[in-house]
Amino acid sequence: MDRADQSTSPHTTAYNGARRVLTGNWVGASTVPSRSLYPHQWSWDSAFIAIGLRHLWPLRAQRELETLLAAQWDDGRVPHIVFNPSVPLAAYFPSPDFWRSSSAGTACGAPRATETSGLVQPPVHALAAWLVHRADPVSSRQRGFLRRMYPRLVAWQRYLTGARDLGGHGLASIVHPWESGMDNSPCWDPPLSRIEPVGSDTFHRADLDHGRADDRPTDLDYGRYVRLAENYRDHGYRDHDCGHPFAVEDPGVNALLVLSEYALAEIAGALGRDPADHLVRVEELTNALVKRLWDEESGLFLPFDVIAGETVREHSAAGLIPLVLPGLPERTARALVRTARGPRFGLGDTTRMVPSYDLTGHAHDPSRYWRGPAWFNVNWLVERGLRRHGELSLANGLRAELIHLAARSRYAEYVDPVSGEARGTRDFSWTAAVTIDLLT
Ligand code: 9WN
Repeated sequence: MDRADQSTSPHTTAYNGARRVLTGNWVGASTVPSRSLYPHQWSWDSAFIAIGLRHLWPLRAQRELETLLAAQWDDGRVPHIVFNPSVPLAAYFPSPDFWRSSSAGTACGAPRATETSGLVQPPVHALAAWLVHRADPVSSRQRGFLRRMYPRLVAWQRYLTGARDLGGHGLASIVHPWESGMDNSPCWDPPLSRIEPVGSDTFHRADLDHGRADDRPTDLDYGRYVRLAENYRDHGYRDHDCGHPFAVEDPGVNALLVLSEYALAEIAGALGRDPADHLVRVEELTNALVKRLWDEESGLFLPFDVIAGETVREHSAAGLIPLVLPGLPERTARALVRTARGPRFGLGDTTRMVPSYDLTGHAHDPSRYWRGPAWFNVNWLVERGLRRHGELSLANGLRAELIHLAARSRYAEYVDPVSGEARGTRDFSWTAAVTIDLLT
């Protein structure tokens, strides 16, 4: 801490630090999650980043989302990575020459002039667009921000509820662990175990040039990630004839889909359109989520493996995310709060932040990525959910920890859920962004 910081409050220090991270990671038309580990634009990162940026520079927040959605494919998908052509190929794996979106994705309408991945990530974007608009409605209206974003956001949501309803029950499926945003969650171990990995000598993991191997997914995980992505690419990223070997209904992705559908209703209203269609979908999606993914026994939402036709009985923080939904049945919300406070997640008791995976689970590892560490974006969603359902004291406690640990960890990518010790990369954008949002 320098002299200037000593005379300021911890909140001012946290705010200034977060602002410094977001300033440093802005690359002209978007923000990189991390200058070293993730040097391109990532889809759900940009949504969280825009939610923070709106308090600092509303125009930059609008721009962040506009840049991402400019890379949308004609079939509606918003790619999980938009590549920066000035970054060397070796800086990140898999690089554009792996995905070959502009040639392999032709049938799905991938952009010609921008290279992207062919996968998607959780749909936080309509929520982000709505919050960004509300931060500065005057400039948003002048620039036609919502008017331009709305059709793109609708197409994105319809891609997920249409081509991605692989289970036929009104929920979206992910077709690759990267699509959950929670890459090596133990939830994906059973469906991934059926995938033949490619040899680890066939690719070079650029992530290990920047991150500790113990904090990252294993080579075996990567062998399977590569196999799945290659298969999708070699089928032209077409969902209907790809024979997806991995298809899972994830509660986190589907809860965010519903939350964004609420936001689309708000956006439609602000544009003078009828929001009824969005509200009908909100109800249908919420019902499908509860019917198909709620597990009474554990008091948590669990993923459903569409290929095996069975529930994945692993307990991850993704199953708590539906708490953000206003329309969740009250008894389900109450049960989720009990689970968050119970031995699996220890909120307000044994943990400082909600761990990404069950503390009592056989695969729990407090250091390894999505197998135990606590992540700031997920905890921001849980904090909103707690507040939404009237759990103010738990929400306030979590908010205080998030702000404190973000600053203390130098805006770490993730932290040990019990000690709060920093893990992963530092100066991570969404950690800074949610800190700004919680402080404003
Ligand atoms: C693969 C950028 C992304 C996040 C994900 C996180 C991690 C990428 C990786 O980084 O995934 O998409 O290379 O490990 O798991 O949630 O969006 O921050």
